[in-house]
Amino acid sequence: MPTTAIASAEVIVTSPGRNFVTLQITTDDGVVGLGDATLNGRELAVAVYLADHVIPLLKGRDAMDIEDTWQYLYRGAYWRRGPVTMAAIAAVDMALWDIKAKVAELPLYQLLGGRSRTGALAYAHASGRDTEELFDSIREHLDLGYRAIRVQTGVPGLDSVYGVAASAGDGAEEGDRYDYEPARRGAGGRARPVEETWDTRAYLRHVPSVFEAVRSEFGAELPLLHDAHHRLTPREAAQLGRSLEPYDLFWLEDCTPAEDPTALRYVRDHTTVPLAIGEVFNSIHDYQTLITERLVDYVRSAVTHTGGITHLKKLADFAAIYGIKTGFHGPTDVSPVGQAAHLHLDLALHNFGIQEHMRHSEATLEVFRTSFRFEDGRLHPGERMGLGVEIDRDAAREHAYDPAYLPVNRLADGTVHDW
Ligand code: CS2
Ligand code: MG
Repeated sequence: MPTTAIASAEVIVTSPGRNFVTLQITTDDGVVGLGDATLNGRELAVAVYLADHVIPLLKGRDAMDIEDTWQYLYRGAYWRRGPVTMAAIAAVDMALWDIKAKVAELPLYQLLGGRSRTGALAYAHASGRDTEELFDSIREHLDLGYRAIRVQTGVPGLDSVYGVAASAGDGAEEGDRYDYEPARRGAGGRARPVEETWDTRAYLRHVPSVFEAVRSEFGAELPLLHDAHHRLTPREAAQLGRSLEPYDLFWLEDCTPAEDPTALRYVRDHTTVPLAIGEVFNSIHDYQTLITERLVDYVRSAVTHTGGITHLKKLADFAAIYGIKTGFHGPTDVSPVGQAAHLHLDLALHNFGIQEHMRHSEATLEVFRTSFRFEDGRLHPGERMGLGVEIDRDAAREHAYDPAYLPVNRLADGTVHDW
C-alpha cells in the first residue's frame, strides 16, 4: 500500500543565469515536493549540508509530519540557527508543504488559511546611475504594471553602488538591466568578490535630492521604497530617515547592520520613516527585540533563509500581535520555488504588507516552470496543487554550477564596510 513515506530526496544545483540550489523530495507513492535552498555566494555549503547531513535522516519519515521534521532537524542538529542550517531546513519544509498540498489536491495557500486578498501587492526594483537613468527605470516598471517601486541610485563620485546595474553586462540578463544580479561570477570558475568603494557622507548628501526629484516627477501617491543595505550607523540612519520624511516612503530598509537590534531604538526616536529589516535574519529569535519593542514596521525575511514556510508563518503571526506587517525578501537569488512559497503565504496572511519581486530571467524560468502570475500590480500564486512550480531536470542539467561572490565594500581608506 503506497504511503506518504519519504522514499528519496536529492539536491539539484543549477545555474541558469545565476546559481540555485533546490531540494526535491519524493514519497513512496510518487508525490514530488520542491524546496529552495539558495544562499547567494555560499550555495554549495547548503547543498553539502543537505546531501551529507539531512537527506540521510529523511528517508522513511512520513512526509506529512512537517512540524516534527522541522523540530527534528532544528533541535536534532544541536548547533542551531545560522543561514546555512536554516536554508537547509527551509528547503525540506517547503518540499513537505508542497507534497502535503498536492496530496490534499489544493493550492498551498488553502492549507495556510485560504485567501485573505485578491493578490499580493508587489514592488519592483528601479535603479539608475543618475536621475535620467533612474526615471527611465521607474517608467519601465510602471509600464510593466508595478504599483510600488524601490528606488536605488548611483552616488556622485562613486563608481558603483549596491542596487544599481552599471550596465546591461553588469551581471544582469540582457534586456533586464534593472533587475541586476549582484553576485559576480569569474571566468573559468575563478570568481572573486568585486570590491566597491563606499562614501556614507556622499550618499547621505545625495539621496534626499533623488527622492525630491522622483516625487516631483512621479507625484505624491506612488509607494516608494529604499534599501540602505546595512550601511549606516544609528545616527546616520536617523539622519537619513529624517531627511526622507517629506517624501513619504513606504519603507526605508536595512538602515543599520542587523546584528544590533537596539540600534533601531535610536533611529525610532529620531524619525517616523517606516522601517523594514530582516533579510539577513534566519530565525524568529533574531526579531524578538525588534517586534516586542515595535522597532520595525515590516519584517523582511525570505522563506529560503528563515527555516521555510512553517517558521516564516510563525514569524508573521508573532509580528501580527504587534501590528507589524510582512514584506518578504524576493530577490532573484530566492528561486521561483521560494518566491512561490512567499505568494501562498502573502495570499493567506492577514498582516501581509508587500512582496518584493525581482523578475527572474528567461533562462531561469526555462528551468523552473512556474504558475504564479503578475497582474495589475499584484502577484498571484495560481491554483495549481502544491506550490505550483516544477523543475525541468533536463534544462537544469544544461547549467553547471558557476561559483559567484557578492561584492565587498570598502571605504576610501580601504576599511571593509557593509555591502
Ligand atoms: C537586497 C537583496 O532585494 C534586496 O532587498 O537587499 O537583493 C540582496 O542584495 C541580495 O539578496 C543579496 O544576495
Ligand atoms: Mg534588501
